[in-house]
Amino acid sequence: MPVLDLLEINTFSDKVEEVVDDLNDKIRLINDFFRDVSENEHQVTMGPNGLFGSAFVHVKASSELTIASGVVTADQTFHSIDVETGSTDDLDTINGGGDGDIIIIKAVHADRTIVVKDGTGNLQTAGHFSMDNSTDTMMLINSGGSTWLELSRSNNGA
Ligand SMILES: [Ca+2]
Ligand SMILES: [Ca+2]
Repeated sequence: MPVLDLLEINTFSDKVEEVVDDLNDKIRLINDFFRDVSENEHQVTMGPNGLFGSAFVHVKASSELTIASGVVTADQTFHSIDVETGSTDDLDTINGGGDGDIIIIKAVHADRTIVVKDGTGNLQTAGHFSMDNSTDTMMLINSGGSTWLELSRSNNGA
């Protein structure tokens, strides 16, 4: 019966340790992945055909924000905006969101005009924009966490 000498045992033991270390590294990578995707900022919504098999780029349905002293707070990409009082109101500032977030806003109602103000608060746009119809839209991107820059506007309805 062969007998392993001490050198062979040490070599075998080193090899086992190497394999276990390698395995632990892989487990750590898997754990990091699942930790990352469980955090809000990494979450994605999968369509019936999966993210990449989905037929459309899709954002959550719009939710309504009412202006208060020129300010609204966005908490998702797509929002409809309503006046505080009267038939027209200025939108000076959009709070919420962070660097790189994109929002699309529209007026709630065709009879109430939302005037997006350029440079009054934290909106930097290509001039003021009166969204006087619920079909008018504006898309902005957050730059640096506190400023929203216009990407595009569409005056779709009178
Ligand atoms: Ca401007
Ligand atoms: Ca319009």
